[in-house]
Amino acid sequence: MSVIFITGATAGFGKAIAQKFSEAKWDIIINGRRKERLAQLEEELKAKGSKVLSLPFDVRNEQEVNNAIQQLPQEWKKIDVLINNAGLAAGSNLIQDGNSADWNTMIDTNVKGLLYVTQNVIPGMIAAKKGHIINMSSIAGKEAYMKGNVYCATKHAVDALTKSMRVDLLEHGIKVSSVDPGAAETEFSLVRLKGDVEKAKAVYKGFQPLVAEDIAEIVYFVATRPAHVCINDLIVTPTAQANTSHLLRKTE
Ligand code: NDP
Ligand code: 8X3
Repeated sequence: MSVIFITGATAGFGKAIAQKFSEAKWDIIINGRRKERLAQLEEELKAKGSKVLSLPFDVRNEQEVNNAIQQLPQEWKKIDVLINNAGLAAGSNLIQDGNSADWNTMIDTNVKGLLYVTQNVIPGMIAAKKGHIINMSSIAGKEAYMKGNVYCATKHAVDALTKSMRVDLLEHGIKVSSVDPGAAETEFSLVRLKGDVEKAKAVYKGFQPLVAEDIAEIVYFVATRPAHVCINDLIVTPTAQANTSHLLRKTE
């Protein structure tokens, strides 16, 4: 059976991706910092018949990442698909009003965390002469929008890393893909807006946003193409969203 490793599986896209692959009976490694949520998800997926391993760590902590992945039990060491999904936006400010703690959080999680995890997973894929790395980027990795500055920069970095990894790993038969969603209602805005429920709800007011299950379907499709097919990049928005700055909201 194939093994998928999903970072950031305690909520949103990562959780829905785990649920989707569980339906197809993949063996699943789930990561996130919130251990109780990982335990709940592990129980849910196991009840559906999947083999599941919870791997709680903070992707920003290089030592924790190294320890967790290098000490994987033998039967979990052969990872077929890595979903680099853990990520976040912190704050929504003009660049002149931004704060460096938020900048560090985003850069450390979205860019450095992705690198630490990937570096640990690549050797097994090289040995197996196959594998698939799917990076969760964003339309913020394709465009820049007002108050998006550092978040957009981190997702542009993910975009560049995806392209670069695909070149570096070409000779090893490893696929590298990027999925770039637009507005999706998960815990993303709640995290970005630091727990302000009303403001987070307002982000999705007046249009039908994507939901986590939409992204899980797409990731499943990307990961299950025949061996000779690699989807490089896939941009998906709600129908009401043309790009980061054109979103059609219905007013009541
Ligand atoms: P959620 O906030 O719902 O989920 C984020 C997940 O990332 C959680 O499981 C969280 O787990 C995990 N995570 C965050 N920081 C860390 C960390 N330091 N170490 C390990 N895990 C971490 O957001 P989404 O599901 O929406 O976001 C998932 C990805 O998709 C992100 O990379 C985001 O940038 C991207 N994205 C989101 C879009 C959206 O509109 N929702 C659109 C485009 C891209 P825990 O807190 O337990 O650690
Ligand atoms: C999240 C989508 O448009 O808020 O990556 O940047 S957006």
